[in-house]
Amino acid sequence: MQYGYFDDEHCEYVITRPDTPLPWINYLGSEDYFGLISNTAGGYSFYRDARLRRITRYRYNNVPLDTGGRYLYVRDDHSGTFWSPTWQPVMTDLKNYTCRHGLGYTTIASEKEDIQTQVRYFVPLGQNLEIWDARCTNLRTTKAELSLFSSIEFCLWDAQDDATNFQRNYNIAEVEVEGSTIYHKTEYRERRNHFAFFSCSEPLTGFDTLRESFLGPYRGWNQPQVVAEGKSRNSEAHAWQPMGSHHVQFVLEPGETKRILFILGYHENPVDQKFTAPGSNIINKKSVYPIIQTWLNPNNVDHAFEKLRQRWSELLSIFQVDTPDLHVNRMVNIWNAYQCMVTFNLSRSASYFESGIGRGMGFRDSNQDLLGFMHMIPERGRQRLLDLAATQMENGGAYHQYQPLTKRGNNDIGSDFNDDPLWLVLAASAYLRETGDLSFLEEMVPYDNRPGSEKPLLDHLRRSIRYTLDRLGVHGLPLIGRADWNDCLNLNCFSDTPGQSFQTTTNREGKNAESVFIAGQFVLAAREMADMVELIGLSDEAEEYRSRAAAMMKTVENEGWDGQWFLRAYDDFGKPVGSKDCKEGKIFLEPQGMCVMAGIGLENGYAKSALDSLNRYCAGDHGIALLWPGFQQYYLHLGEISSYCAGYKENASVFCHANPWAMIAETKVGNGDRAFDYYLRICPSVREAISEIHRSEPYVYAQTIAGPESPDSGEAKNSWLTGSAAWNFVAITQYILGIRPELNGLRIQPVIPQHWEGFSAERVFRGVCFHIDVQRKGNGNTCVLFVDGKKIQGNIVPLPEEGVKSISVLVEIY
Ligand code: BGC
Ligand code: IFM
Repeated sequence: MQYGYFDDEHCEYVITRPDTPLPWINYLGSEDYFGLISNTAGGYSFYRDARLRRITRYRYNNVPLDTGGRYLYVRDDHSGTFWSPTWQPVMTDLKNYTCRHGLGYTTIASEKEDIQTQVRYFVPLGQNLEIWDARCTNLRTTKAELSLFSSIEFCLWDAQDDATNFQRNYNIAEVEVEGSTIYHKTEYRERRNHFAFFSCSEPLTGFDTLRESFLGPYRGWNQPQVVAEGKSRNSEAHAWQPMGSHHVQFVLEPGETKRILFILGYHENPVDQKFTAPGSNIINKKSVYPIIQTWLNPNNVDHAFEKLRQRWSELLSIFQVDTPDLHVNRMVNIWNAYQCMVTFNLSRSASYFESGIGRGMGFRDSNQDLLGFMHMIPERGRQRLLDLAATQMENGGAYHQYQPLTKRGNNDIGSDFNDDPLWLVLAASAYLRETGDLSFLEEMVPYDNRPGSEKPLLDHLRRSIRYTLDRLGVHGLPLIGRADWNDCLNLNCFSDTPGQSFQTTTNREGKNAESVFIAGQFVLAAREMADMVELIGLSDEAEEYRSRAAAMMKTVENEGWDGQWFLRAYDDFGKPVGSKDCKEGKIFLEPQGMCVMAGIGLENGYAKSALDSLNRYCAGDHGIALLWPGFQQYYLHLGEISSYCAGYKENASVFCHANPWAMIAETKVGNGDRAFDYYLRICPSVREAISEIHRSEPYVYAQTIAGPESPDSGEAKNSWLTGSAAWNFVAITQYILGIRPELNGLRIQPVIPQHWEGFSAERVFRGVCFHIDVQRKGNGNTCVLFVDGKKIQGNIVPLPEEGVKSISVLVEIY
């Protein structure tokens, strides 16, 4: 069952009924100002940091689901009826409801009582504000007397404090109203230099800034007293809960349309030019007048919207494919790339499942997000890498997260996730492969942001590799630390006292557990490191990394093999985890994927055997479960993983982030059919047809899909901010379609399903457009490449000479 459809031509997903199983959201903004918006206009906005600069308030886990957003109320002033054109919060029946989620904008339209309303929300490029572009049309044969009310709740900036510290924050709110603009200036007097403004293109009949006045005591957003009565109170908030509402009245002749613009913005006065003396609450409104004037002009709004569309079409044109599969085309060309931008921007901070206060930018997460983003705006990728590297410690370890506003490592979460440093190597390698920019390795970057500690980026990468080598366990495998990629496999958290939580440390040392996953990741990273240093002439060093990789490979084959698959780990007592001898959790996906991806076991048959076992025990209709069988009880020596119900999250759900590793691994053993089959099983666009089961948005990946052991198997959870975006993009584009940037050119080595006769693609790589035409000639995976008609050796197309902007590559598969 579907709740809408893809409009690929316009790069939109069109939702045709408002009561989707879960709110289906989109993101506005992709630089500094961001908003989340659901298909019924729920959501909130923030500037850079969803915790510290929250502009509007949103209540998570609320009832009714998803109330709190960017709401408009239309009121027929003649009859007194009112409704929400975006359905929420009034929730009256609407005719012709549609929500078009596009790239960086959302348009919601509906009809009620022959009044048609459409509102488009977007953030113009380069601006710290959002626009609500509303139009009302009178479809009646008689004239209509209407009111339009806007409404938002201001958040008191620090979202954590806003949601908890009421004894304080009921006493701090300050607003100011001038003309059609409502200013939110809470905390300005503390010499913070920021404020928000909410303005409207029309003269106001009235306004409200105090929530209680607008709603009326004990009423909800579904029936605000002001809207019911058609009369604003012109309330001015002094403390309590500040909000913003404009009231505009107008008359529409039959067939007439009225366009009304609202803008909600964030403003900062440069610190050295503070308008007022410290302690004053007089904001520099003058500095925003020109901004308000510009964006309340419909021509500028139209132009900005066009520019946004254009920008996205440019970004997407860097990589376009035309394959026999509609879903691949749609995901690669539009939605998967778009999701990669969103995960790049926000890491795991703010979604409908990440509250924006719990987490900042993840070190491991952001590095992986870069893998799917790098081709779009490599300069931003470069800057992100430098920010990440600056949170690395001198011993090579890394803070697990940092706050985007301060870019400082977050002490609460600590630093001993032993996979973290290796992701930096893999992401840096992705940047170098995309750009060839060797100067990057010389860029001076501090450790832990400490002035004076700057060292070339290459030094950071070296320490990342060292970090693993300095931490090997009794089997010669890397120590896992607090956890590796699987945050919830906490093998060093043993407690002797039954009932103690996994966080409780122990009277054992709790540091012996080893990870086969990190071993595989090390092999991958060490090889990429070798290639990078080789390129700058450090052959001996390259040799050293290669031999370390080879040695680790041997260790995995000797110590990390369970007979039919790779072990997951050794626990703190030296007992295998993810082994046939375990009662539960006998086989895990991560080491099968990662080890084969790194090339381990390709020669001795282990790789194939591991992947066949994975297929046999973990692959189901809805994707590959992270492990099998799920843990039915809590195990102190395994930690958080067993705190989840079986079939959910790290305890045996289909973890969409890790599934692509199996896809890539299958391409390594030449099994294009299985790789592609795995791709389709979790592909959101494919799953659109079962939206009543999948329940999350059909245009983006979710972190997990409930696994076979869950009664709700097939239900997706935690959509949007997940490494699934980048890794699925990498799996399909770089391994199945096989178009992968290398340091010395563009590799084209597809491993496609048997039934495909070929495909074509356009890839802009280092300023050159590669027109790629792939044709299947036989049943294998051997590729013969012709560049501009001439046959070349191998699978890597070198860059053409300076000045050549476009080349054609024909690939024949035999
Ligand atoms: C979640 C993990 C997540 C971790 C972050 C856990 O509760 O299950 O998926 O990575 O929190 O700290
Ligand atoms: O690897 C982690 C990631 O950092 C956050 N989400 C869950 C993954 C698996 O635990």
